[in-house]
Amino acid sequence: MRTALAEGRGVVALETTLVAHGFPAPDGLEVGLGSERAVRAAGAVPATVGILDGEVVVGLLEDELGRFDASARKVGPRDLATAAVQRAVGATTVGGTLVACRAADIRFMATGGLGGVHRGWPRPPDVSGDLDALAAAPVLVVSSGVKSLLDVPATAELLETLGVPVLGWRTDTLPLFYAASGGPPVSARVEDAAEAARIAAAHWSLGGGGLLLGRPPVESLDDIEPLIERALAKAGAEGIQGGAVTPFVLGVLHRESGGRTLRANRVLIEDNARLAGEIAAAA
Ligand code: PSU
Ligand code: MN
Repeated sequence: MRTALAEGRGVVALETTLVAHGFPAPDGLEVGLGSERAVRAAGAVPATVGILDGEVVVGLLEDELGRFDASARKVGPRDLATAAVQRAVGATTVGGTLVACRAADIRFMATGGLGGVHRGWPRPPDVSGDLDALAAAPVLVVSSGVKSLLDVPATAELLETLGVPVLGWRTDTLPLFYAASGGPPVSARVEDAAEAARIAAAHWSLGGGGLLLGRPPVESLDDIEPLIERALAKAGAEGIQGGAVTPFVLGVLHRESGGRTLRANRVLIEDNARLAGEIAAAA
């Protein structure tokens, strides 16, 4: 990975929160390894990020990645240093991974869905640290929009406030994670990987930070919203809060959709990794 950066080959960072907490074992590990394969197939070099044995590791090996299970600590931007000093196994969120990207000078990243403004804000007053980290890091993040359980229009507004370009991959609206359409407008539509790479480079040359590129899922699940609302109500009734909400809600969705959301989630993450690889290779 270090050689790749030095040689100017494109590197794509990948997070570990979705490996540890986004899927039941052993699916998380398979998704993580599948994402790495997708980046390589596109001609770029994957670097999966996590905290292990007292260090922020950029470019986890396969047996190291296997240690990121449900017992791992969820590590956002505020938590990296603490997790390293306390020698925790720390699964980095998008925001946590972006902090490592800044330190390692990595310019591209892929994930499933960015964090953002939770529904019902300001009760709870929950806005993901992903947004601030994205505004600060000169990294282009490919995702299928933001997490489906969030307030997507409010998140898009906040990204505008933070000066983060929200690009649409061959689409005019921000994808809704499982669903391809129905989201708020993007700030611009892009048609190919080279154009995305050129926009990112131009943004950085103007002193800009992160960019979000929303890629719609190829197979759109258009009937999931009522299930999301039921899962959120269940989380509320059981007093689930903060960082525990996403794993809980995803678990309910995966079970109650008969595995459809799990398959869709897996496919879209690997597709996003491939696209980020193509853009990194074109940069
Ligand atoms: N989207 C998913 N599954 C996930 C996440 C996003 O479909 O597990 C994770 C990502 O790691 C993201 C994090 O950075 O949730 C945001 O969590 P929070 O809202 O606690 O900041
Ligand atoms: Mn949150």
